[in-house]
Amino acid sequence: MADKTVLIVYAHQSPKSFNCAAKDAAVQVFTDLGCKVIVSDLYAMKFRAVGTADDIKGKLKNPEHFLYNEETMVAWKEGRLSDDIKEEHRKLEQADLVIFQFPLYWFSVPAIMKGWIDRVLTQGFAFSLQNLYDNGMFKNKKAMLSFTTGGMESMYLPDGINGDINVLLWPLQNGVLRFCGFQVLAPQIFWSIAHTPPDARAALLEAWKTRLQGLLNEKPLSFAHTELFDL
Ligand code: FMN
Repeated sequence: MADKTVLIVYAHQSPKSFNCAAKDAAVQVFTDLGCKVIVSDLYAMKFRAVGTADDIKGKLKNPEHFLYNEETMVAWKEGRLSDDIKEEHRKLEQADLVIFQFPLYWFSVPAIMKGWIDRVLTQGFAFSLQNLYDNGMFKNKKAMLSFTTGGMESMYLPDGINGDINVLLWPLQNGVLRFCGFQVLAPQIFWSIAHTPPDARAALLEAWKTRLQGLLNEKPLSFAHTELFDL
């Protein structure tokens, strides 16, 4: 454990939030286990959420028709990405485990975290046409979603009013994490946290800490294998 590095990509505006407490619990547990812990506190960093030509230093390949993925791939190869993206790349390179800690916004991640996904998972660095899914760039790394919801668990059942939580999570867990090769650990979901009384919150944090102790030994979720498809 002591040689492992954990990156927590964290999106909440308030240090008083449950999300902050969940992030702090992870920092504490992994630090106590002797791991190196890195936190990307996106709001505190004022992380830019939109991918634009400002992410590239120097000349564009095709300024007439700007294509973000093509231009950033070339810029990545030539070391011409903006400093904030390069910094996140350095953190990701070191990480054995990445935890995304956030409140559910519109059935997804907050915009600032989507911006991290859009801007940091650069083509060439995070994936290529040859390196996807089982052959993904990050196949030796683990990742997971840890999030709070406003809605109750019963609303996110297959027959609940919001529909099956797994349907919501598919774009993130398969379309982002698994796509880049990550071994995806089961999500940690803190249901309806605003309506949870303080003692129950404390119990949830204790259970999270217990899970965190063994997280790196958990069996990842299972996804379809690349070899089943013609790529
Ligand atoms: N809660 C849901 O259950 N589903 C949603 O789709 C959802 N969308 C939200 C969108 C926005 C812009 C905001 C501000 C809140 C939304 N919520 C939604 C509620 C938050 O998930 C909830 O307030 C948060 O998880 C509470 O965590 P905290 O106490 O750490 O802030």
